[in-house]
Amino acid sequence: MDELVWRFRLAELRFPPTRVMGVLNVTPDSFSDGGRFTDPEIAVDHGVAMAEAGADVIDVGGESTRPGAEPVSAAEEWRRIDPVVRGLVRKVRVPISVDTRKPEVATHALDVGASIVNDVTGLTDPRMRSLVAERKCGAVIMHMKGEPRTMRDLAVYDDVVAEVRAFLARQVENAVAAGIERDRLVVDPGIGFAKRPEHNVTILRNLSEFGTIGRPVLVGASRKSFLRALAGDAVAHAEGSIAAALFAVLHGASIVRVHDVPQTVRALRVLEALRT
Ligand code: HH2
Repeated sequence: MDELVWRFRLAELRFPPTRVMGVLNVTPDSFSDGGRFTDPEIAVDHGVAMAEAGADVIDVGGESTRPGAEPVSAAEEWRRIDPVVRGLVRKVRVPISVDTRKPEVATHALDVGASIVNDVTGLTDPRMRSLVAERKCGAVIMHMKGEPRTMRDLAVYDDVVAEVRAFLARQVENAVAAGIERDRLVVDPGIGFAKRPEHNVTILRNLSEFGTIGRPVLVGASRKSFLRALAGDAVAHAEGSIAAALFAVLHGASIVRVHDVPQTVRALRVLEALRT
């Protein structure tokens, strides 16, 4: 437990083995909640509500990374999330993570009180590694290939589990070599990032392989389109996301990144009670 990067009090945890990361996309174009939280006041209120509902960390992002998304400048990304990170740091006691691949944006967010960098490019930018080393913050190393605009074409693997695992293990070592303490790192196979539906399913079924890297595994399957394909539905919904979160936890995820925090927290509470 004490090796985990999150600095929260054990007494406040609802179900110690699993952490819930609540998603707060402050973007006009995010996958499932684009445009809902572009007003900073509404965004902060939603972050507070997620913390009250049991989120252990709030993940604030200002750039959509859905397949085909257009990149935004660092200035625009920071303009979107600045009032939200500042507001949340004042109003919630759980840590704030910043979902960004830009060192400039991460720097600003850490300056105003965020304590975790959630980098969908897996700390491949040496400036991001230096920043995390210097600030002694937590970091999520996620697997992706290429960038959101082009990643669909790169969803080609001989052995998706082995290739993603090798990338994550390598990036953990690169991070440690850059001076980041190992116990500040979490790994994430990057569900939906340069992955076809069958790759996502294979990864989830073989999640325990990622645990052998020796770091907690984070899974973000919430509201992703492969769930629609599995359920035969036209829209992403909470039920499919909760099923995926529970499946991930049963297969070794320590942290789940979710949009539907109250529902997921309640479902996990029952799962944890059944497990113990
Ligand atoms: N998924 C998304 C964004 N950030 N970070 C981690 N560590 N893991 C993920 O799976 C992950 C992530 C994409 O999902 P979402 O935030 O719903 O959409 P968008 O990128 O369009 O804002």
